[in-house]
Amino acid sequence: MTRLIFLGPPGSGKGTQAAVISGSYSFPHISTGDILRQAVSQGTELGQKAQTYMDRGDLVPDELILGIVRDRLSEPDAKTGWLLDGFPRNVEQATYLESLLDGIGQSCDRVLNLQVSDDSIVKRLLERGRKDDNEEVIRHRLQVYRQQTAPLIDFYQSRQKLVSVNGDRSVEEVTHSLKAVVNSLAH
Ligand code: B4P
Repeated sequence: MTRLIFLGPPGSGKGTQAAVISGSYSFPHISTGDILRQAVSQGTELGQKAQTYMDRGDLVPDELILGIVRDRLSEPDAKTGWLLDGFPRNVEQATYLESLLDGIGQSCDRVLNLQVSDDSIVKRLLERGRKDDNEEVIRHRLQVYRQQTAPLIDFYQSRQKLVSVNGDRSVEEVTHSLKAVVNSLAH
C-alpha cells in the first residue's frame, strides 16, 4: 500500500511523472488540476467557478477543492493507495488532508518534491502552450507557488516525509529517481 504526494512548482513535471509512476505501480493518480480542467471543459458549476482563477494563475479557493479530494479519496480504488498530484497546494489544504487521513486511519508515506529552476519552467510551459501557459500567467503562478505552496516543503520536512528530487533532468532520469524512492518503501 503506497500513498504519495507530488509537490513542486508549476511545470515541474508533477503531472508527467505522476502518470508514469501510477501506471507502473497501479495506484490511482489523483490530479486536482485534471479534475478542475475536466470540470471547465464540461461547463459544470465547479468548472465555471474555477475557470477565472485558473486563467489568472491563482489557486482555486479551498472550499471548491477540499470536498472533491475528500470524495475522491473515499472511492474504492483509493483504499489501497494513491498518488496525489497538485494537492495540497497551501498549508490549509495540507492541514485538512492530514486530519482527513487521520480520521480514516491513513497517512501519506512520502512527499516527493520536484526541484526545477524558474528558467526551465518558463521554457517548458511556453512550449506546452496550455491556456494558462503564457509568460505573464506563468510568472504569476510561480509567485503563487512561492507564497502559498513552497511553505509545504518545511511542513513535510518537519514530519520527516519529504524527499527532494532534481526535476531538471530528462523525464526518464527523473522517473528513475522517483522509482528508487517508491521501491525503498517497504509495504
Ligand atoms: P496543475 O494541473 O497542477 O499543473 P501545473 O502545476 O501547471 O503542472 P505540472 O507540474 O503537473 O507539470 P507537467 O507535468 O504538466 O495546476 C493547474 C492550475 O489548476 C493551477 O494553476 C490552479 O489554478 C489549479 N489547481 C490545481 N490544483 C489546485 C489545488 N490543489 N488548489 C487550488 N488550485 C489548484 O509538465 C509541464 C510541461 O513540462 C509539460 O509540457 C511536460 O511535457 C514538460 N516536462 C515535464 N517533465 C519534463 C522534463 N523532465 N524535461 C522537459 N520537459 C518536461
